[in-house]
Amino acid sequence: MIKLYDHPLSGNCYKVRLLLSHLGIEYDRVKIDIFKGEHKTDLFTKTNPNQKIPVLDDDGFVLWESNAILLYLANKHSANKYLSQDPKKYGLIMQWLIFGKTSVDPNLAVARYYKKFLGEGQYRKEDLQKLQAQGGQTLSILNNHLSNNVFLAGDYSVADMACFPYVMLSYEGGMDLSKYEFVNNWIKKVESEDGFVLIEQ
Ligand SMILES: N[C@@H](CCC(=O)N[C@@H](CS)C(=O)NCC(=O)O)C(=O)O
Repeated sequence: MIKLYDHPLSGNCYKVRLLLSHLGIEYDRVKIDIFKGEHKTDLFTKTNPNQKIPVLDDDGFVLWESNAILLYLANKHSANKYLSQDPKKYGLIMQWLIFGKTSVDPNLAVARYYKKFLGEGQYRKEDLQKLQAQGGQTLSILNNHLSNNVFLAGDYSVADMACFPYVMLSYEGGMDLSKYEFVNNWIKKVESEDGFVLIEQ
């Protein structure tokens, strides 16, 4: 049985739950309360020395880093559905997975973290404004791409699942998503995929 070390409000954990749901795989959830520091315990550090969630435990095979988990699960369970063995399609999927980690998360996820979890007075206003400006550029890049493409890398794939959480939640970081028509269309398309689940709020 798969075990997922998880927190309901984490976008990185949500993307793994999203894929597991699409794949129809049952799993056990182990809540790690990062707001109480449960990811910093000695016990959890043995599971992930980087002290972050999500962590997947597939019958003793332990894997951390959310995008690695997506690739592993898609490869194992549906190599041709949410992933592709075609070198070009695989390259494009990787491109958007990396874009997610280098552009979506550092801007949109961090802006959400500031506004939703830290609250005013706990961050510098100009830092948030910088993240929002860069987040706007990230959303524009996605919007332009999605004006000609239904999904990020051909068919619906782990690339979409990887970017979806923090794009969809970016309004919590103060982004005005209504300015990005094609991003909105894409959000609706993702939400209409079989097995789609919402993040818990
Ligand atoms: N690159 C990691 C990032 C994971 C991450 O930042 N997880 C957050 C929750 S969304 C976390 O564990 N934060 C606790 C901390 O950094 O102290 C991944 O994609 O799995």
